[in-house]
Amino acid sequence: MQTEQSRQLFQKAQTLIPGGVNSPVRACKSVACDPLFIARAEGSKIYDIDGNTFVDFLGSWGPMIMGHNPPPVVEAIKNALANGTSYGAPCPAEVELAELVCGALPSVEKVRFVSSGTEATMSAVRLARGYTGKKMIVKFDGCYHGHADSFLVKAGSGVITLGIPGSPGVPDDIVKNTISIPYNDLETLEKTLRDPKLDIACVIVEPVAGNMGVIPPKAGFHEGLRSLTKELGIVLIFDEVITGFRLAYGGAQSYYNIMPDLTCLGKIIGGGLPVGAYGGKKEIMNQIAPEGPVYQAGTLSGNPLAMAAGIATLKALSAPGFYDRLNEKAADFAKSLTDIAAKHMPATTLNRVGSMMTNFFTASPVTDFTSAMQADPAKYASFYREMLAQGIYLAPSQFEAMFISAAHSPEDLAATLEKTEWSFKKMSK
Ligand code: KE4
Repeated sequence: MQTEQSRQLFQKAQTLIPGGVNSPVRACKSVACDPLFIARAEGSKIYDIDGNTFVDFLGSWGPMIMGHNPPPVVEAIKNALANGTSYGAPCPAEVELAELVCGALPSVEKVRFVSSGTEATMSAVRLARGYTGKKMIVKFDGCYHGHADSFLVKAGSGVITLGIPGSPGVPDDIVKNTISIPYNDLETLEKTLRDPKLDIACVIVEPVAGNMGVIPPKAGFHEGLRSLTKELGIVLIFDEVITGFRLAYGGAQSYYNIMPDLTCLGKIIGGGLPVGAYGGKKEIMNQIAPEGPVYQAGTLSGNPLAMAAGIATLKALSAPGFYDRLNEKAADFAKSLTDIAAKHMPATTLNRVGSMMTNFFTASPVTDFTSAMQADPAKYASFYREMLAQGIYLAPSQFEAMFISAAHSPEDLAATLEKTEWSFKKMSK
């Protein structure tokens, strides 16, 4: 595979942009290869600037559940574009997307749009602190909620991938208000939440962890989270930036039938354009300015193009049977992948929920950050490179998710399984 154009552009990019990328995990450091520069994407495929074609399972880290450039979304953006790109004033599309989001998520009575998942989670935590008058937050080891200061404590995604212990630049007196405990560990959670010395405003959780690789909640974990936080007057925040409109039209909260107090969204709800959102009970959301005193703002919040893309996306996702078909396709793929691994790469563990999954290069079960760390990133890196060379584009990190989209054809998936088997055989020689 020839990648000379990407190589040259990456060299130039590194003289102008830190690491040559605008988000660290894209630098592909942990899989020991240079990033490819993408020229265009369509359906299940992406095409790099050297003319190579790939079946894409990264899906832009989650947004592309319908595949790239689905016609209804392209059409909606084109129509919106004819009316301008940004007004800095309310527009009908914001109300329409808000109605779709509130209609889809059982716990969301009011929603505020922002421009990224980080803005959504950062604002939700500020709101929880403002609403409760308390200052501490509880998160889970290996979960990633974006790059706001309070979250860069034992965080997942790029922080694990690059082995950054936390992040310089985050003052200790911020970090000391963030408590991070093991995912799926109800005993530690109860001990922490009941500690009278701790002044806890909220618990923020990925209802299915996606940033230390995919880790499902253990039976009872959500229920324990919900009953403890309800009893103790602690705000429960579901960070559904990945799971929102991924697992079901109503997100993880409808998939698992749990009602959080606040929900954070991103990725899919923008159809690939920059949209984040946070929402929940009116009683809490009405604390947000200008209705209430908790301040949050954004020049491009509710951007008309992004709203149009989100509306078209959610309307397509609401089609009857969309998630049944997608999740069934993903389940069949995962079953075949597990069968291949059993034969050729037995020291792997596949975790899957719906159409998001991770194949960990470890034989032991992966249920939290510690067990995820048993996986062999070097093995994953050589698998990544073998698959890339065969035209399969995976997440460039063992600690991320692989996404199946509606655009992945039976031929795409069969070819991917064949190439997986070939890679496993080659790696096992
Ligand atoms: P953004 O600010 O990147 O839009 O969203 C932050 C965020 C919040 N919550 C969850 C559960 C997330 O997964 C994310 C972002 N996800 C990572 C990859 N898993 C984004 C990729 C990147 O950082 O480039």
